[in-house]
Amino acid sequence: MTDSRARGADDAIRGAASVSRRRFLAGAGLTVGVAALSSMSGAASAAPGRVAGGEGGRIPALVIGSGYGGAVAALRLTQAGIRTQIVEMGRRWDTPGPDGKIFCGMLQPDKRSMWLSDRTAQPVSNFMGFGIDKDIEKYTGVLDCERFSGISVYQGRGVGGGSLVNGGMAVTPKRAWFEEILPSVDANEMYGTYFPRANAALGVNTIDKDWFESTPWYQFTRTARKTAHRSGYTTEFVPNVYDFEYMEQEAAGAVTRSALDGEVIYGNNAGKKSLDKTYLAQAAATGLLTVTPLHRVAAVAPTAGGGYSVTMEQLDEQGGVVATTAVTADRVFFAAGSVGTSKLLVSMKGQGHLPNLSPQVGEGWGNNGNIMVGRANHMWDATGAKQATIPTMGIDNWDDPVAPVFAEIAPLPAGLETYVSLYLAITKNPERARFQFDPAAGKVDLTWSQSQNQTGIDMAKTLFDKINRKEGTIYRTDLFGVYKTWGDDFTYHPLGGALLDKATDNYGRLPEYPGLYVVDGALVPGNVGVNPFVTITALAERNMERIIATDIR
Ligand code: FAE
Repeated sequence: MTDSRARGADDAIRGAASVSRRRFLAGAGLTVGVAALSSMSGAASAAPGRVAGGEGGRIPALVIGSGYGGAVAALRLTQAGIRTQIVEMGRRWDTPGPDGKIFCGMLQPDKRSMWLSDRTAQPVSNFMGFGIDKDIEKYTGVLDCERFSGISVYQGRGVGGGSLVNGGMAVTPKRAWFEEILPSVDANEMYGTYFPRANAALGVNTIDKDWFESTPWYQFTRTARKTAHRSGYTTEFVPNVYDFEYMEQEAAGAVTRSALDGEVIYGNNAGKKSLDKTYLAQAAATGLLTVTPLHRVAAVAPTAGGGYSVTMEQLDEQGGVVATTAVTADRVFFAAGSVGTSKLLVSMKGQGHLPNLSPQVGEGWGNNGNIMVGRANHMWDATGAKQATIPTMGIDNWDDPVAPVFAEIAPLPAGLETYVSLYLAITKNPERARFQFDPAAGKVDLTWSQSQNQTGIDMAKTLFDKINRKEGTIYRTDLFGVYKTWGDDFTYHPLGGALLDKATDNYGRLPEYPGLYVVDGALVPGNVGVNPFVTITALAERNMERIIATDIR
């Protein structure tokens, strides 16, 4: 593509572009970049064995990771007329397996379930004295359970990141808590502009209350609500990105079942508005986005001629590295998630590739206070053999000084009556950890120890002890091991590691390296008090608007 044709295509998409942005694109070596990119799109999609981009390709904007932060960055960059490449270590989830389905269900996990593991690692790992994990074939599956010495961190792998595997709970945090954890951010702007923008773009919707009250699929939630209310706790409905109209159709037998067929943590084959259907689809529609799946970014370093060299490893479907290549990008957006971004930054600093990064890089990581627990209800308080996999309600006790907890009423879709009320409690646990590079091992570890969760357990225990006392019920001790009450050794909600206004400036820029940005959950101080993706999305919207206006246009 010639320079003028490239500019013409850009102009057609963005309308009246500003002169200063054209100068940026010219300075960014757009001519070379566009030529390299057009061949790259073909290479990435048509011949996955080929090296993405080819050696020496130069691109204006490269985004590492395709979760919430990455999807927002990609959409807003491409809408501003900037050619953007996403590099994602997971695969594209768009091809059905032999069973005709893209994802496998929770009760019949196969190789598609887990990232490079020969056994499933389910959060609820046991039942009635038996382990329920299963052997599987090692494959680039959709859910990773990444183990550090003191905690396992669940993350989504694939184009769409965590949106492929999560429960879709779309919760805007309480304003007072948001102001406390992110005092440098204008809350009026967030609650007036960016939270509404994020919710709209994510396709957030709410369950019809009449249907909720009558359907057998939410008996488990109504039972947990009843017991919470009897102990004086308040509950609230929680919005979601799962399409509740679709779910009603599922219940009516009119469409293929997904949430009503045990699908969630290994992906939903229908119903859920994951990022590949929202932000990423919109970004692709600009014609300016290239997605390079099954490529893991291994290094980022400044180049002598300006910009950054990004080294990536191409993976086969068993996780083997089949090629290593490098491209040069004028701007690099770290969107590999709290863990992925922090690990990359800490190891780049430790290995001397980005030596001037702030000492704050790697600090401030938290597990969002996650604690899981199950209660055994009486037989007259059944939870139902039919359970939707999508949560719709939380017990809100966040403002209580002794037991500050927001507890998601979680499904346990076992296909039979279990009488279990399961909760994912987000406790106000103030404990934090840091990512550290170990030069001898050449690896990054997280300093979190399991005992740091004791504060969270104490908070959750205060709340659920009260319910158990009132109901005359007990905890289930068979869900997270043998005689183990608390699911305290894993998290769904990793946050922090490159905190906003600490490791970065107030908009996610890494100031020591102009052109490097953090846009994901690594920015968020370790506990946001609710399920985090709406906050991550809204913050990315805020930061990208500023970055595009001031650094790029
Ligand atoms: P994330 O979505 O994790 O995206 C990062 C992407 O980067 C991933 O696709 C990675 O594969 C990729 N990546 C990592 N390292 C590299 C590398 N070196 N090179 C290339 N690519 C890389 O980050 N949150 C809610 O708000 N509501 C829920 O209901 C909810 N349920 C959850 C249930 C489960 C089972 C899990 C695991 C999480 C849940 N979450 C939920 C958390 C939510 O998904 C998570 O906070 C966001 O996905 C984090 O967004 P990020 O953009 O930070």
